[in-house]
This record gives sequence, C-alpha cells and structure tokens, in this order.
Amino acid sequence: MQVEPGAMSLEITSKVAEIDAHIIDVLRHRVGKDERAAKPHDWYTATCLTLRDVVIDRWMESTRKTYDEGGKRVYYLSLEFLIGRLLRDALSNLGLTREMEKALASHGFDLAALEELEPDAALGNGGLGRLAACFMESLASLDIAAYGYGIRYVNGMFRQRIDDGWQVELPETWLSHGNPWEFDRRESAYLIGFGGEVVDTGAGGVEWHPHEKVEANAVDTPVVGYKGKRVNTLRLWTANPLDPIRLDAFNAGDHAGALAEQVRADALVRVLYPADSTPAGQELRLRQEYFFTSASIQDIVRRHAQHHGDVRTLPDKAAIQLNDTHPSVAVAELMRLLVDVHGLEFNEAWDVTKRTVGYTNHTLLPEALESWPLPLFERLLPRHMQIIYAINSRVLREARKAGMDDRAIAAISLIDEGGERRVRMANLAFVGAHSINGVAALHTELMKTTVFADLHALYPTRINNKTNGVTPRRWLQQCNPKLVAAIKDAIGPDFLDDAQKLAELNAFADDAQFGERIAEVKRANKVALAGHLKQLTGIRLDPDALFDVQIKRIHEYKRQLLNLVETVALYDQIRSHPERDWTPRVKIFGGKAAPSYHNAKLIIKLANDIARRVNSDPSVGGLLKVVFVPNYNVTLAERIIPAADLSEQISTAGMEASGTGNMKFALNGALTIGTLDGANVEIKEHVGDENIVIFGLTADEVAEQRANGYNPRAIIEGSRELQQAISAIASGVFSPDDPHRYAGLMGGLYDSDWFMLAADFDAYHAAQRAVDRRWEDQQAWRASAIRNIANVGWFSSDRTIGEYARDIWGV
Ligand code: NBG
Repeated sequence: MQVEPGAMSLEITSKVAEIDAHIIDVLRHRVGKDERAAKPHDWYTATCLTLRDVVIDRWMESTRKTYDEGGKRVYYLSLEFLIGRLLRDALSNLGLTREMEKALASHGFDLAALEELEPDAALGNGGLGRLAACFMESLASLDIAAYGYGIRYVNGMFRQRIDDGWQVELPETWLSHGNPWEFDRRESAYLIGFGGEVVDTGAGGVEWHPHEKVEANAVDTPVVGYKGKRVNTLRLWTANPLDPIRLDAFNAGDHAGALAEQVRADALVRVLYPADSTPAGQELRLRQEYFFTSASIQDIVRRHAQHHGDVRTLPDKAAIQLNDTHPSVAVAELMRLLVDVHGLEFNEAWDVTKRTVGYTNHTLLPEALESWPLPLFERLLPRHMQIIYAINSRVLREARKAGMDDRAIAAISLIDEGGERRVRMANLAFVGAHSINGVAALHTELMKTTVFADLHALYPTRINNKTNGVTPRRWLQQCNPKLVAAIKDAIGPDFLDDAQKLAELNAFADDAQFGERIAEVKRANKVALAGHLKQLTGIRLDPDALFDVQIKRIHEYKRQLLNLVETVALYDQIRSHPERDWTPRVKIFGGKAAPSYHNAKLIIKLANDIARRVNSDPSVGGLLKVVFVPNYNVTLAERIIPAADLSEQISTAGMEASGTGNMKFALNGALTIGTLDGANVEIKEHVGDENIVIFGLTADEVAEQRANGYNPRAIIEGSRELQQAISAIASGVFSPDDPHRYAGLMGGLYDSDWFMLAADFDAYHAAQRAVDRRWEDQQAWRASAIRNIANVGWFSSDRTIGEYARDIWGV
C-alpha cells in the first residue's frame, strides 16, 4: 500500500478502496468474521491490523536501513512507558486518518467510535512514563534509530474508581481482548538469574551461578514517527519459567506447587508499582528492575557482538539512556557481561561502560532516590555486589586523590553507611555514566547544589540540562484538530513539521478575527468535555465558565490541597458577597494517589466532599462548580487539555523537577497559574511575563524559610481567608457524616506544613482574583492564549531529543 501524506482527492479515493479491500480481507481471514456478523470490536481489530500491515513494511525498511548504514542506536531503558491509545496516533502519523474514516463509513462505522474501544495502555505512573512515550515518538519522527526497553505489565496502572468520594483501586486489564499492536519475538529470549553464588574459575576469572532462573521474552510494538518516516521498536519483556509445570508434583496431587515457577515468573511482570516519587521498597521491585535491565543489556550486547564483533566498540554503536534510577543496575550488568563473559579487563570495561551510558534524573525528592538494603541486594545479585564494591573503591580513591574530606567521601560512596547499609542507585548511575542530565533548568541547577553536590564536585563536567518536551503530534495535532485547522488557516501548515514555527502566530495575537476563531474552538472543546463529564460524573457544567484544571498525580508537593483550600475560600466569599461580579468557574481535578499514600487519598476524598457540597448549594448558583474526574489517564488528558482555560502548576518551588502537563496546556491555549518551579520558569521566559500568572515563594525562598524556622501557625492566624477556609474544612463543614475526617490533615498545616501551603496561600488567592479580572477582558485573554500557543513550540520533544542526540548520544 502506498502512503503519501497530503495526497490529492483522486488518490484518496483509490486509497480508500484499497484500505477497504484490505479491511474486509483482514476481517475474514485474520479476525475470522464475515462482514455481516462482525461486531464493532471485530471492526476495531480489523482496522488496527490493516494499519499494522502498513506499519510493518515501514518497520522492516527502517530496521534494514539501520543495519545497512551500521549506524549508532539509542537504547532508552525505562520501567515505565505511558503510551495511551495507539490507533489515532498511527493513523495520523501515517497520514491515513481521512482514508480510514471513509472506508469505515462505507460500512456504517464511525472511526471515532471504534477508537473508543481501544484500551489506554497505561504502563506508567505519570510524567516520567509519559515522557518516555513522547521521546519514543520523537525519536522515530526525527529518524533516529532507537529501541525503548521496558516491561510488558499484564496489569498496568490501576483503574481508579471513586466510591462515595474515596479512591478504590482495581486492576486494569488492558490485554484482556488481546493487543493487535504487539509481536511476540520468541527468538529474542534471555536467561535472567537471581541469587546463588559466585565461583572462582581459576586464572583470576569468576562465574556467577544463579540459584533461580527465569526466561525473558521480547514483545515488540512498532512506534511510528511523524509522516511514517521511521518505525522504531518498543521492546517490552515478559517472563516465562524454564519449567512451566512440574508434572511429577502435579500428578502427585500438588496442583498449585507444580505451577510455582510459572507463578513466580508471572509475578515479575504482573503489576506496575503504583508509586510515583515514593519508594516501593520491595524485593519484587528490585527483581523487576534487574529482570528488564539484564534482558535489555544482554540484547544490546548480543546485537553489537553479532554485527560488529568487538565489544570494545560498543560506545560507537550504542547509547544507553537510563530513565531515572530504576534501570541503574545496568551499570553493573554491563560490567559483568564485559568482564565475565567477554573477558575485558576491569578498567577497559569501565571505560566502555561509562562511554555508553547516560543517566537522567527526574526528581530531587529524597524519598524517591532509590536505595536497596545491602543484604537484599547481595543475596539477589551477588556478582553485581562485587562489581559495585570494585567500582566504589575506584571512585572513592579518585575522590581521596582529589582532596575530598570524609563527609564528601561518605556522600559519594555507592554504599550508604549511615544506619542500615544500603546500595545507592543514583550514585551508581552517576559514576557509571558520562552524562547526567536534569529535566529543566532549575532542576538541573538544584541537582548540582543539593543531592549531587559532592559527585558534581568530583566530576564537574557530567551534569547537563535537557528541558523536557512533549510530542506536538499527540498533544496538539491529534487531540485538538479544530485548533490545528485554525492555526493552519492563519499561518499555513509548516508548524506541523516544526513546532517552533508556531511563533508566526504572534502576528495574530491581537487580530480580533483570529481571536474569535480561537475562542470558538475553545468553546467547542469545552462543550465536548462538558458532555463527556456529564456522562462520567452526572455533573452539568457551563461551557462559558472559566475551566480551571489541575490534572496530575495526587501528591502533597503538587499541592492540590492549596487549590482546594482556595476553592473553599472562594466559595465562602461568593456566599458572603453575592452582590459582587464573580467570574463563573469550573474547578476540574483529576489524578491517582499511590494506594499506600494516606494523605493523597484523603485529598481525593476532600475534593469530592467539597464538590458535593458546592455543587448542590443554590446560593453559589452557577458561579462555582467542582468536579473530580475519576480514572485520569492519557485518553482523558487528551480530552481535558484542549478544553482548559487555566492550567494549575502550583507545586512548592524546588520540588517539581519539570512537569510536562504545563507544556501541553500552554500549547493548547490555556494560561498557566503557577509557581516558579520546574519548567514553569522556562515557560514564563518563552510566553512572556504578561501571559502567565506567577505567584509564591521561589525555590531559594523556600529553602531559606525551611532553614530559618518556618512558622505556618503565625501565617494562618494572620490570614483571615486562609484561617476560615481551614477551620471550615477541619470542623466538618464538608464532611458532616464524619466531622473529624480532615482534622488531622488541617492540623498538619498548623504544625509543620512541609509543602508551605500557608506561605503561598495569600499570593495564590490574589493571583486567582487577578485571573478573574483578566477573564473579564475576553479579548486580552484570547491574545494571551494565542501568545501561549505561539511561544511554546520550543517545548516540543523533538527539540529535547535533538539536544540529547547532539550532546549525549552523539547520533
Ligand atoms: C517526574 C517529575 C516531573 C517530570 C517527570 C518527567 C518522577 C520520578 N519524576 O516533574 O516529578 O516532569 O518526571 O521528567 O516521576
């Protein structure tokens, strides 16, 4: 099938006929259904498989090209890939959306309706996993040969149900109807060992004899780049036992025991740890990390040895990027393969490893910097422990030679000796990589002065910044077609190839007609969202109100609570001053809490309690509505973001490494209300001070206040609005069924308030009222929205990946 984007209508007609014939053939011969008997799900599957056939041709071409050119490949190791749905993405990137729509319509099917049948592939928690997915798309779009490596979780991120306002976690069964996008690669299988002992083979060599073994099998998903230029591979590992059933035990009646190995293998790939920036702290998690890392590194080294022979040239042909510390055991695993299997000298192997590996840090939260109890690590991975000791002695000798003192040396050590001894995965990744990058300018600077200060002093050239980005295909072209049409009419289609060309829209910022058009698009998106939310929650929303949105993982540092307390203050004021000219607002919240994170779950309940009370209070009329959207995921984000007027990015300064939702909202014409945190700082620089609403303490001020004794009680007592809102919540105004429900949560604000809600409240409240005033001047609001769209093209993941390619990977 020939696929050329931007085809003429005559070609479209013939392409439609071609696609149509292909679908019918697939429906019969692969789905096994006759056209008349086929159900929507069969049509959906046939649609995906038809498209897949187009993809496969491109895929093979891309792979052949890379082998022929002998080029360097990028390997992105990530425990999370939050990919979402793939059908629309693949259709759009291949330029076949209209053709597929027409072909399906001739059989009475609506493509959009079939798209709804696709499960949302949620193999990630939040920003870190979604970034990995955006990066995969940009790598393919930029025609860079790359593999993503991760785990094929049977149950990805949990499904969130809201029962009486509380989060309930249910397993997400995204694979239950099969997955048309994936390919089993049984030939790509590796043994992964755990435990056992290291034995001397004489002549200075050692060999690891693991006690347990499991087989890792590759399952590949094609990743289609923009205009179908290149198709890369997302290789996810699944686990199989060597001995699936012990027949003797089974026949002797021990049915469960006979399947124990199968169960153990299944457990490895069963769930994604639902912890975002908090430690899972469990043996299974370490096993998962080693499992997928070892399989990936074995695969990379095998491919290299097969095509290039000498493993010493690995850094010329492979760039391995560690997405956070979850795959940092890669440093020790690569060393093990180079030394124990390929016979390199330790020093030589160390040099090869460092030149091959790069590490990206995604958080400074101390509780999220992974470390493993030394006895656990040593028991599971005895050979790796030896290698880590050997690396450590080299590094610490270098530190000593550089004149570092005991304190610095203790901080640099791969082993945390304070209290229970632990292996520090971030330090391992740092010393084993030639590049360590942060994900926004502020975050990178803080890396240098806080968690990695001593490592940075020892290796001052390694830390560099790569500000995050998002793919404009999914986060503009596919999720907001009406906006794309409006932009195209104004500046032509070039921005589709290069998001930075959106800057041409600046010339239209004060154009009343274009402003009208943008407003119509936004309103249409809001009407669509309101319809969807009515279905999901039963709440009716006014599309002419200001849609104020905070969607992201629920975490105290992200401060959904600040937003909620401010909502309560606003509610109070609307009731006290009904005569004032209030701006009608819809407050939209969405996000999941880690199941073990008590306060985060309580914040979800509070959002729902406030919603119930406010939405049923006739005295606020249509001025304020609060909605908590259940089961927030990529697909919902694609609906919500194009409909937002205001984007809430209000983390305590210094705590959000970057944020990527902030970029998606601005790209879709929402104004940001936010702190000077993460990438907000750079968004402000790009869109201009007048087109963003910044409030609150800076990262330096937060650090200073914490150091000099912060007194939230005094602040609360000095702010009438804050005090009233807190005491209303604390005394059960929103929880009459359980008046003490929030007493502890509110008490915590008086006593410690680690996230400095009190310190920022007045500034936030004032900033929200400034937003109200801006909203009154719709023309000025539209101009700001346009300037946001026009100036955030820089936050395309194409730009980010371009920088990684140039500065880190050398591809
Ligand atoms: C998250 C940060 C976000 C950042 C994403 C992607 C982790 C550990 N970190 O601020 O909290 O945008 O990573 O870099 O999930």
